[in-house]
Amino acid sequence: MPPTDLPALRAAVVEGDATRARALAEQLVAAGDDLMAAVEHGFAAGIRRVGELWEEGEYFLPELVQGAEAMKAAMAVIVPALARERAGELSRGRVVLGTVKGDLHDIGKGLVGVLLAAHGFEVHDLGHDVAVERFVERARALEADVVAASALLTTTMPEQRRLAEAIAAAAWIKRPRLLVGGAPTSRAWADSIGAGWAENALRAVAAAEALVR
Ligand code: B1M
Repeated sequence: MPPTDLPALRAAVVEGDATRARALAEQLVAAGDDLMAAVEHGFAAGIRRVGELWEEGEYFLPELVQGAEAMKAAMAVIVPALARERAGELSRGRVVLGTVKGDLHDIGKGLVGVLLAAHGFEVHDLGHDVAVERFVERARALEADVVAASALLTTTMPEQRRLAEAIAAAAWIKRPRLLVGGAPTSRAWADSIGAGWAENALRAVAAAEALVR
């Protein structure tokens, strides 16, 4: 595969082919390719297309799930490789990351984690369906600089507000700043709960940098 064969990466996700997505990711890593570009312009472009096809009624839940599985198969190869590339670099801040309780969408959250780690943050990913209490407990134990919470459903956005309230109410040696994001969120929403906000994974890096400054 030529290093810039982004359409192949995109197609593997759109076609929901996890085996091919994983194999392509392994080739990228072996070739020392630009992994961030491959994620953003290849695999993530694929899952965004899956989302469009679902919204257009072309794809149904099985195709949606297969697309998500293909994306995750690629990320399972790429995330450890990125971590190896960055090993030994000084941390720019410690981030506790997760998707809020009741919400299973973790692809965008995963991308945020990958980009933060790629830019030198120490990322502790708690996964999806994370309760407010767990965010707070981990942030306290790790003395995190930033708590980063993703929500993809309008019904789970209120968990971000609960998290903001819990962070404000808890006693801290070092109080972490809250960063929120996810498709239904907005700057106005983040402002209303006193959190930082980023509309995409790349901007989440700049937002986290601003919060730790
Ligand atoms: Co669901 N889903 N889903 N889904 N799903 C959406 C979100 C939806 C918009 C589709 C639609 O109806 N058009 C809709 C939500 C409507 C709403 O509430 N506004 C929806 C629904 C309704 C549901 C179910 C209820 C469907 C059902 O069962 N009837 C169900 C809910 C399950 C649950 O969570 N409890 C459900 C289930 C699923 C799957 C499990 C099948 C699968 C998720 C698999 C997984 O993540 N492991 C899935 C998927 C794949 C989607 C779509 C198609 C794609 C989401 C995605 O991964 N996008 C989505 C439609 C869409 O987005 N167009 C949809 C790609 C990803 C890279 O983008 O996550 O937006 P995104 O992340 C971006 C930014 O938002 C931002 O940066 C990322 C990268 O640039 N960002 C942050 C995200 N988090 C951030 C955090 C930050 C900063 C930036 O700081 C902390």
